[in-house]
Amino acid sequence: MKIYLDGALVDKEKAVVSVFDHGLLYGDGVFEGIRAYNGRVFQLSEHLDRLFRSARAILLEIPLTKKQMEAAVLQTLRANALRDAYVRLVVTRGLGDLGLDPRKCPKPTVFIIADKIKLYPQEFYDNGLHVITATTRRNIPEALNPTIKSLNYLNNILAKMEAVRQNAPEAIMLNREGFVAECTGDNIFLVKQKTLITPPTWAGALEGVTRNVVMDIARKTLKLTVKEDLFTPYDVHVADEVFLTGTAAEVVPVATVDAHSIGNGKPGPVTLALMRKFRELTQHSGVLIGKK
Ligand code: PXG
Repeated sequence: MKIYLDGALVDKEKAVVSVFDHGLLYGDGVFEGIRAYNGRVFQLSEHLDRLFRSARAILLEIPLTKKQMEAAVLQTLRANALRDAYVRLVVTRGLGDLGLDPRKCPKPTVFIIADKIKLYPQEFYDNGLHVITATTRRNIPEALNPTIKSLNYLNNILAKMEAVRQNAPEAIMLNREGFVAECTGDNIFLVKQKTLITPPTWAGALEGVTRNVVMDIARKTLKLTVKEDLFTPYDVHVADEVFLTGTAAEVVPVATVDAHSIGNGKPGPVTLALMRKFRELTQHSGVLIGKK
């Protein structure tokens, strides 16, 4: 396996980062999780836009242009002869000393891992997930804005551990005010009388690439009304349908939340239609990886 590290493709064993890297010491950095389907990188431009937005928010200057970053992603996929893959792109503050001061880090570290994708069990898509509501609240935007896809994932990991403890693959996270924000690595949608509702990003949600694609399909292809609005755990429990979106999960139905069955406890018609349309789009859109 070849890893892109600071401009070169190196063997997996040689792809190492210093213990003085502030990405490790302080979680000072940003990242993206991207997928390739059928020889094409899905929503590459949108992922890179979010990466550069996140970097700008933490005053991190990425040492590549968007075009160069796009080329690096494609080069890494070609070097590993992957057509269906998961791509992890990371930019850290780089090597510094033991102090917090980012000015001591002259050069950001950039690496790209392209690996085979581990798919969720088919059972999740056939029967829907069980999710729990975590007691851990989402970071408040005034402290660390959840729209920044930073290397600081402890908040999400704490909620994820609550899920694991209760045998659930995902946890719903509420914001400080008690409104639903998102899940630990996925966005959340409700279906209520043919209307899709998802929390606005300012309520504590990442602007998910999958979230945006699904909102687009719902409006343009399925002619549904889509709203960004606040809702509570009660609204989740009584929704007609609930589903999650994310690069790894795609569109995945939710069958039960805490003690409640959603609808009749089976994936609903709107969720199933969105799953189908989303899958179709992944197969024939995206940036061509090209031959080695
Ligand atoms: N919210 C959060 C907090 C995320 O980390 C999403 C929503 C969905 O966004 P996209 O752009 O993927 O539709 C994410 C991204 C994993 C894993 O291994 C998942 C994410 C990030 C890192 C790891 O499951 N999801």
